[in-house]
Amino acid sequence: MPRLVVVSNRVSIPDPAAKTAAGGLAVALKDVLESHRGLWFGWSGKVAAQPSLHPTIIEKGSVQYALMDLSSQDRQEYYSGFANRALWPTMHYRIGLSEFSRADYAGYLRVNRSFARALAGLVRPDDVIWVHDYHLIPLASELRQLGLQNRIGYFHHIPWPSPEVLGTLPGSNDLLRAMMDYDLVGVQTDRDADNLRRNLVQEIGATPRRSDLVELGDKRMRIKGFPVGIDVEGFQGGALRAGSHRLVRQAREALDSRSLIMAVDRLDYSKGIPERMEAFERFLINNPEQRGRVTFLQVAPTSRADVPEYAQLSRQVNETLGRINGDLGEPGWVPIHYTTSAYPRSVLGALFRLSRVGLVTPLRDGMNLVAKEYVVAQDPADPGVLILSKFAGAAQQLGEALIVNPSDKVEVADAIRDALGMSLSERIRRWRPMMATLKTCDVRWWADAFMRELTRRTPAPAEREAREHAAPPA
Ligand code: GDG
Repeated sequence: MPRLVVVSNRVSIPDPAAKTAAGGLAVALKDVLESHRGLWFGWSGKVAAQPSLHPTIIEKGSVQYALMDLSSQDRQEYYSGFANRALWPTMHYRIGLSEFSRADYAGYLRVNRSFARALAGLVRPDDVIWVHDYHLIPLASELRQLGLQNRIGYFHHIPWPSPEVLGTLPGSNDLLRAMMDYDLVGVQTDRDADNLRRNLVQEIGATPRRSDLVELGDKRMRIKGFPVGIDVEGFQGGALRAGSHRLVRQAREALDSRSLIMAVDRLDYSKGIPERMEAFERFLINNPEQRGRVTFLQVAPTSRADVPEYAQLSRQVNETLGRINGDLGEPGWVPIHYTTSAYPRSVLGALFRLSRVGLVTPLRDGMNLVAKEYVVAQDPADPGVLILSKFAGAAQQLGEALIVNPSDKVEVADAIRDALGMSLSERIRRWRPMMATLKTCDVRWWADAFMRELTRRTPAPAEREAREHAAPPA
């Protein structure tokens, strides 16, 4: 079995002393790295006076971790700048929020080049390399320029937009050309795969060969949807264990006999947090008999606080929340509870299990793992109802949720009313098939499927043409 090298912006080193359990993705990657005696390379998360030229190596069990420090200029231009102020909003269809600067773009390319140089010194000829996410799109191209011929795959965790949208970002055609140096590109959904293919064909003249293969010159790349899953047993176990946690007990007591509606997101404008609060307000206005009988809890840990658009979102959320609670609250009842602190994963699971409704309404999301975690945490005998945005990748797999347009406040308000009034038999009927899908397509299935496809041989053009023209078997 070839050794696996995982590359991602941040590296998650297992820490037995950590208070919060690692996320599902870290668990899956650790699993697949252990079974391939692998190496995980990326940014340490630290800013140093001088950026690293060589990584610091840490060994844990059969896995090696290789960590690079960034200078403060690198962090600003590569991470906060181009990745999070230009690529992130554009990929989420928010071109009005995208802030392109040539200095940031140069910093993004510089960090990718320096990562490639440091990584090249560690890679063996038969290693398989798996790169993650939009911070590192040009990495394969930089590695190829250093002469590496290894099998290299890339997984894109966020949406891939249409050519009309991505084409607004300066430099996007260079990024598309750089993508062609991957052997395999994985995206969350078929819609993302279709958009990426259209970008490559329309913008840089690639030739589609099959629905999952494009060519440009002598380069060939496969594109496929691999919907990322979650660690079903791990999340379920945590949700059950944390039922008696202090925070969960307090929440249960404070609720009294009220129904709980839960939402959990990083504080990010792609998640539709103010829009969701306004939809809840609309629900309370349209259904006055529900006032005092339902509580909405929004957990939204602060994220990317040094990016100005996130500070602006934080102000907008506080204003919306204050206005709604001021307008509709009553003595003894606050309609919306809001916290920007991160809770332990197991506590989130227990709160999901306690809640009657999971409100997952991003304006755009690659997958959205919270939707999956909500389903998995439910009591099979008395499950809550998931309300899910049609613009989350998860909606492609969780069609039994109440699917809504997150920008339509009346539609979301009506879905909240329907969810609260839904019969037990209907709730079970909707929950069972979603749970079955999540069990089958869990995070280990996802990692295995990607690795199987990456290590599969792609036929050379001549070989393929010969096969396509061969007589059908008798
Ligand atoms: C990107 C893509 C794609 C949230 N609050 C707390 C907490 N969380 C955890 C959730 C969930 C994770 O963070 C968030 O994952 P999402 O998928 O919802 O969103 P992104 O962070 O934007 O992730 C997304 C994902 O990559 C994977 O491919 O699905 O579309 O945008 O697991 O539970 N965890 C803890 N405390 C919190 O307060 N411990």
